[in-house]
Amino acid sequence: MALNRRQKWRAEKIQSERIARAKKASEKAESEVSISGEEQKGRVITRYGQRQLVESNDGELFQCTSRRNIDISVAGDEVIFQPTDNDNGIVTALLPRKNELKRQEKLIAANVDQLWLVVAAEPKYQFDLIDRYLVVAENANLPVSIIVNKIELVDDLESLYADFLIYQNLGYKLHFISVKEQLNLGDLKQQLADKTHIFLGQSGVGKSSLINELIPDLNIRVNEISEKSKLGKHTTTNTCIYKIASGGDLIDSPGIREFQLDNLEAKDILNGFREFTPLLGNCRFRNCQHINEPNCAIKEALESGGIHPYRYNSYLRLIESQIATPVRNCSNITQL
Ligand SMILES: Nc1nc2c(ncn2[C@@H]2O[C@H](COP(=O)(O)OP(=O)(O)O)[C@@H](O)[C@H]2O)c(=O)[nH]1
Ligand SMILES: [Mg+2]
Ligand SMILES: [Zn+2]
Repeated sequence: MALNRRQKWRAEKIQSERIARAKKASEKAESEVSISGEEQKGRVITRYGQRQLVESNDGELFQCTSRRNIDISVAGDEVIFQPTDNDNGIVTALLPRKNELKRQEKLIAANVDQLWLVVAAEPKYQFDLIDRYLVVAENANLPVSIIVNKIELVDDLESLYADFLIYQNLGYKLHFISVKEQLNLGDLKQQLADKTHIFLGQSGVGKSSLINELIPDLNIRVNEISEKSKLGKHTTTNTCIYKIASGGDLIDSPGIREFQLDNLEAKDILNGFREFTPLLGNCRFRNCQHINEPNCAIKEALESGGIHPYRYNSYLRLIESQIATPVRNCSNITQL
């Protein structure tokens, strides 16, 4: 239902009053146990149809509907809600988001702090695939770091590190780990604490193994969510937020993990190569595609060593696949 400006203004006003009221109430109740029935702050664990599962500050789960005029929430959203009985409640306000992760204009998660691209020694990392994921992350305007898993399979670690120097030199943080041999996991856990994360990466690199390592009671949690939401086995395909045992939160679903590049325009692709962006606008032609044009700032940087040939090749592949398929295949879009 589309709201006119005045209705929208009223809805926003009512929401901000509720936020203020709940803030007051939660300040008052800081050290007390929150009283059932009062408006309080919570976090959306997962959403399904018109319903959402909201976790209170005390860790209780409430199945909530939303009051009219409240925008649809997603996993990671902060809300004000009012418990109606033991297990149920009504969301009365959606708090402002720090950021939104979208795919195909569809909102997937909110308030994510950090993306992690997981790659592995086996199946061996491929630079063009890494770059595809980095383009997604850069376009989401979220910090992204790279985890290289299964390092115990590598004989020559120095050459592994050397391979990833390209990314280190671009300012991406790298974590070399082995879930199997428990190598360098402590440092990673520290980096995850107190923030909300998403893991991305192709299948087989060890994301599930890493998630099980970080969230040993994942199955219990999945069952709890499935019971409270009555979602049953669909819980495992829904985007949910989970607590990491050593601190921090993870927003996860099979769709999110294999979240790939689709439907990006040429400008999004360019925007995804962080070393290209300062050069854009320096080419002779304003509509330069940085392929064969004369006096191209990107190609000059490639020749002088400012841009790595692997990265330029990735760019070419991406841009050429966009040109080759101007009509997009939408059949695999609805999975998230
Ligand atoms: N050698 C080795 N194998 C691993 C490691 N981490 C995960 N694996 C294995 O890699 C395979 C794929 O792992 P999985 O977690 O399912 O990957 P996902 O598809 O990214 O979720 C499984 O057989 C895991 O046991 C590791 O650190 N070293
Ligand atoms: Mg998996
Ligand atoms: Zn150019």
